[in-house]
Amino acid sequence: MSSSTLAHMETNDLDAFFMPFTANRQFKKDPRLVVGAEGMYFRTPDGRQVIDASAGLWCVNAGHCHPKIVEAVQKQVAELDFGPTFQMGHPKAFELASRIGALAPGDLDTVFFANSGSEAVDTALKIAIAYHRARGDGQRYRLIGRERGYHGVGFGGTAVGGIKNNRKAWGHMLVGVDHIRHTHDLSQMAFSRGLPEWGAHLADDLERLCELHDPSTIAACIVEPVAGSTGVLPPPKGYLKRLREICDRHGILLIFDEVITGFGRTGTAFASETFGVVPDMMTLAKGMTNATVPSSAVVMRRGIYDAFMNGPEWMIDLAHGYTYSAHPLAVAAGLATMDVYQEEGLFQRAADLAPYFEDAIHSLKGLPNVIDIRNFGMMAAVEVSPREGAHPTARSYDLFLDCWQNGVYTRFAGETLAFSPPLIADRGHVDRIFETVAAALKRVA
Ligand code: PXG
Repeated sequence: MSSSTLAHMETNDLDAFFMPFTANRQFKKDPRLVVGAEGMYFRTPDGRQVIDASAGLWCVNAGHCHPKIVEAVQKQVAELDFGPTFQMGHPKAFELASRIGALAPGDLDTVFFANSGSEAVDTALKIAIAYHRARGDGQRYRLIGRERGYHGVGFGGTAVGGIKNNRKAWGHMLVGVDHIRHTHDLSQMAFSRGLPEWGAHLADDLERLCELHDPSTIAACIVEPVAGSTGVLPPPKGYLKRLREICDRHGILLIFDEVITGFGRTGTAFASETFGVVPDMMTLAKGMTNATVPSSAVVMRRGIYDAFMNGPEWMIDLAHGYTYSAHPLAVAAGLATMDVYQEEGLFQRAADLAPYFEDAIHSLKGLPNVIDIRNFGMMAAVEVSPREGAHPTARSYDLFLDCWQNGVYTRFAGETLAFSPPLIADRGHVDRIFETVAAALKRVA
């Protein structure tokens, strides 16, 4: 390395890292860095403890640096650092698939591994189209998403996603994609606790698209059971059941993107279990390995897998996969994470804490600029009115910053602050989080 390169690095040039989903210049003027984490807390370079009110990015469900998961990964890296899963395998990959399959509802017991939520989503969409094709139903190529949905950043996920800024440059690049309307309507559901009473009929928007496009051209419909990134939008009561019925009527596969809702966030293993609605496929990531090692999965009904097993035995069944599908470190982290969830009863713990969490966040009603509060399980959001004449995230960014400076890390998106603490949180953490948010709301104009 040349001395000039070294000198360059020693200045720790922040411009070298083009940061994801970040206002780079704004961040680099006054960086927010973390150098350590344990349980409910991040540690900053100056030794400050910051409570993690967002489980990282909705992913560290069992808390940071869980000793059991850390140990499993450390052991694994010294035993089998990498092992291919193309025409090869390693036993723990099958074990994790079985564990996840056993946890999943209904006959969703077959697992395809990827590395990120985005990859899981694109995999699920590809499997949906290939499944119909394998059954001689190749005219089903359309994919239906929902406005305000977030399904990651692959071309597929971007296209079925419904966040306009994310779609702007690339949303049009997949053919045959359409969207049902979102369910968020403050005139009908502001300050709902849990599921809004109003809005089950909005599922009928899928019928409208069936009529428009001919349902026999539609391969799949993908939704988050509770939309996360777009500011926590719990589904209206009965809405998901109605979507399921419409999909059944027309032979459309229903995909639940449980990248956020999976692994305890709604108080059971999966939102599909909480809502009693079984999809045909689920996408999982984040909490699957407690984010210790990147990993994700598509869990599908056995019948979907079976449809691919009709060719000659020597033939590759699905021309799809990633070098790191079921990476040994990810699998070790996943198995340890499943143990931790079980041993510590974290899904039940989330269910038990949810009512307290709900009361705590709804106590912010009436504070300046608060126009909505919504929650389900251990996810919740506060929406503030946009600041007049300013850019749309001006107020939520200032609130986020105020919280960070006062020891609480949370996420902001659009005009909302979103909360999804690790499921190990206790009442004291919840109090601390919302006291800090209340103070910020009073301070930030
Ligand atoms: N589906 C859903 C429902 C997600 O929430 C993805 C897919 C994509 O996962 P990857 O692993 O490719 O990022 C996500 C990701 C936020 C936030 O604060 C949310 C996500 C990622 C980063 C930030 O809202 N969700």
